[in-house]
Amino acid sequence: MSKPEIILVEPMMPAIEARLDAAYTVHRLFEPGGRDTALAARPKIRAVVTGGGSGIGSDWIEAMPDLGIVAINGVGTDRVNLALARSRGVDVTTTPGTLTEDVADMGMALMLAVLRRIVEGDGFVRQGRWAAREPFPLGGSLKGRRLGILGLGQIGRALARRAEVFGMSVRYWDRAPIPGNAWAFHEDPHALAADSDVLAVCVAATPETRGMVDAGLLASLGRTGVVVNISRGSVVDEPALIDALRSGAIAAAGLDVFASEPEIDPAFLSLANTVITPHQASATVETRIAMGEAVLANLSAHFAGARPPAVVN
Ligand code: 8YV
Repeated sequence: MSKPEIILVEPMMPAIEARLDAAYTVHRLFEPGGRDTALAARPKIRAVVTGGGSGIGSDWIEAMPDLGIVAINGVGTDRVNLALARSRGVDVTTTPGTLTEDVADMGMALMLAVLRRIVEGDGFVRQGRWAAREPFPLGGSLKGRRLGILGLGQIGRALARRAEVFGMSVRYWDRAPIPGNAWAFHEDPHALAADSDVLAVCVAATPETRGMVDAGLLASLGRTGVVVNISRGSVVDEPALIDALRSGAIAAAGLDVFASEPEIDPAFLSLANTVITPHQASATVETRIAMGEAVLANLSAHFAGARPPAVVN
């Protein structure tokens, strides 16, 4: 029997891709000429494997009559039209629980990088400025700072637990109070920002949260405030954030995600008070193996005629 044909939107770990190749005929969208081959193969495609930040366009879903599953290598579903997929009988799956801790670690890493001036310090030594006895500016302690978490899901909670170990005091906003914790809840995101020194964006990207971190919220955070984003660029009004970082309306930012990544707004590149990273929060060997295993498990359940373990639509 011939192998099912699938589209792979972005690269995965070689060991995971080898297992995809063993079970399926894989059309790689990211290879030279791959888009044309995949376009031509659409009538036969039965699965799409994609990243959370990449997803798959609705026009593609509509042009694949035999599509049965979109397996996201990640937890974000904002780049896939879940309702459209459902209406066509297409399961959309994610990799829940695989990346929570690493993404929360990245939140801490960005907070430390910004407040303790890690990236700046690295440049300072390399440029010979330390040896030249130039003074290096003081950073800020995490201990005693107030961390406001926008969106207390799994990742938000993992970040809160870490922050407490560092001596930060945690408060949060979500659509409703999340039971099972003692952290202060704010019903209004502006009140959260006003009551925070660091605002960590952990909320899922949905139509409701789009542009939620806007000029007003940044003004509430204030001149000494720091924004950390480990969710999605679309949750932030980026022009407003750039303005706030330029004007000093907030102090600094640590950003792993951007609205139009990987081609980010060039204004970010020249902001000295901003640490920027290439959507790398889940990018560790261990987590990418776990994510890949979860994708393979979702696919094999689907092709065995069973319900995949992590259907989200
Ligand atoms: C990954 C993500 O970088 O889980 C998500 O939604 O955005 C990230 O973990 C991505 O899925 C891999 O492309």
